[in-house]
Amino acid sequence: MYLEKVNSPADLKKLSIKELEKYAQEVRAYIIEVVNKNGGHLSSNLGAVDFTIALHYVFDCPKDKIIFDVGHQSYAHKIITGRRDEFKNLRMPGGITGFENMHESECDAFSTGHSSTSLSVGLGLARSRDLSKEKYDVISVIGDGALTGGMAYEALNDIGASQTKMIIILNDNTMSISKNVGAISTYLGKLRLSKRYKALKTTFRSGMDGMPIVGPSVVNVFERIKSWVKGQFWTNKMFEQFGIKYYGAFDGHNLRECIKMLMQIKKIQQPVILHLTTHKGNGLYEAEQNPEKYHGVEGKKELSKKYSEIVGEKLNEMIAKDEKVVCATAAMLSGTGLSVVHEKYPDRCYDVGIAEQHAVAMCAGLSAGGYKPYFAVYSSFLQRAYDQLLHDVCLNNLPVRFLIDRSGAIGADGVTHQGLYDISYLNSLPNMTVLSPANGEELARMMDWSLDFNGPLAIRYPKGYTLDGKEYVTEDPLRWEVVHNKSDNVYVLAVGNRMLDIAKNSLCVLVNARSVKPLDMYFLDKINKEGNLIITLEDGIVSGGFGESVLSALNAVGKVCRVVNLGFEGVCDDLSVSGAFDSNGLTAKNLDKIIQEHLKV
Ligand SMILES: Cc1ncc(C[n+]2csc(CCOP(=O)(O)OP(=O)(O)O)c2C)c(N)n1
Repeated sequence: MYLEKVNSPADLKKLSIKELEKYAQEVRAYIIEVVNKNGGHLSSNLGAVDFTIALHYVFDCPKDKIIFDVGHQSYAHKIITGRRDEFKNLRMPGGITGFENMHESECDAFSTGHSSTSLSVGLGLARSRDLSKEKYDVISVIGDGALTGGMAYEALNDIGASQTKMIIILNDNTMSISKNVGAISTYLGKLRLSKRYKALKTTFRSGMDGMPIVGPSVVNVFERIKSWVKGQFWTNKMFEQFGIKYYGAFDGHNLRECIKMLMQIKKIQQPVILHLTTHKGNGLYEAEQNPEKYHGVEGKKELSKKYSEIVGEKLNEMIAKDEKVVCATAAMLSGTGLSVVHEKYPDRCYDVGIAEQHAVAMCAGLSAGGYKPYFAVYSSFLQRAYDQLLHDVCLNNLPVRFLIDRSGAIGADGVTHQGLYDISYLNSLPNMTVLSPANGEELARMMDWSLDFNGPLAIRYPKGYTLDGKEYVTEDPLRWEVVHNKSDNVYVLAVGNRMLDIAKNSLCVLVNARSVKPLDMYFLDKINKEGNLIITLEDGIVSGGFGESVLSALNAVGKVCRVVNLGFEGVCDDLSVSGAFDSNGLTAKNLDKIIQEHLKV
């Protein structure tokens, strides 16, 4: 087994091409084995194994810096760079993370998780290298999906103008999570298929096949490629217009070809893009046939319904009923539950690419045009659209509805995907209303209610299953509701099903605080009495969160009760939801301790 022999990139460099090809197969098999057990990004990683091996064959980590965009395709990189054995604990508590992470290894040049950052970060690293007169290579690996994100073009604009030496690997598998969308995707398709280009590539291949990997003759290939590529004026237009040398498209699964190309472009003293075509799921039949299903694989399945399923069903129902309802996703059709809507109403459900900022402003436009837009988005990805939320939606008080999935602690996807900040950033937005349903039933009711709501509205719910089948009776989502009454003077205001679950057996008046903003002041006024303890529970950061707004609202009217805010502090890198709750005191045990202490006083 070569897998056991390679403990570092240096070991990899000792292998022949044939051996590297066998090693690639073993790495793929190992990834399949671990992801089947632990969950994770399967198809993206299977497609990235070959060129990742080529990268480590040609470059020297950690001296050279490789930034994997999103970082979800960096499993082979982790295995090659000394984390083979730890890889067994991928995404497990205490184990290694599912994305590139600079706190995990010196070979991870940067921490990633959100899309389309690698070109900007790469340029920053390359500029710092030049300023400090150091010598190393910077390689940004970006997918065709990530290339739909606007930030990538801001970076290309800067990279082209500055002519800073850096290498961009475009990993083009024609897929984002679902089929990639948009004009850029069509353009890449043309690059791949250009007849003129194909002819050139065949000539190039036949020239390359007989050559040794290293040796003086290879150096000349570079000049030959240059003149060939110069000849093909159409295919390289866009990137070359940015001032960036373009080479492609080459087969990202042909190790020999990848290695040779990388050796050549390494010598170029200006920014360069190497366009590689790959197959998502490469080497695993099921994943090749259905790359979307195998993009993210879940460890175990549960039985009850997911919040995202309710969103999809409800939107279909609402679109059928109301001709003004439309919805959008930023490349997350399946994750947000919108696949079923897109299938049924393709012209009322927009997949805009990995472009959350654009999605929010586009929805503001739809709203200004008299439509009722719903943007279904993950909590952590909406973060980057803060200005569009404020400038385009909230300052104009436009009724755009945000269906915010994956709010709260996220578990195995880790630190970059935590949905812990939404209450805090939404709280700061004028005119914004924020709701958090206690179960799927309540989410469906809130969606119905939202149809005629006349301002910006966010409904936030966690990843996964709706669990609690309890009927909550209050019809008005802006009012809180008592769930159980087991105390005279201790009130627990819980946001969302997971927080309600923590307090379900505690000796308190348990309140479903479904309206996070505005607060139910009628309810709060009633319980603001001397001797009362109010504990707020939220699946988010305390700073700027629900608890703090309860506290400041009570201060404003003359607070006489005691208030304790429970929630998250600082950075949360726990890879399990329960671990995250434990380390932040969000447990029944801690809650009961606080209640007991209060009762003793
Ligand atoms: C800002 C942001 N939005 C959404 C996502 C979710 N996401 C993770 S991977 C991915 C698709 C990336 O496609 P591509 O770059 O082509 O990589 P592939 O998986 O196809 O190799 C998406 C949308 C994200 N990570 N960041």
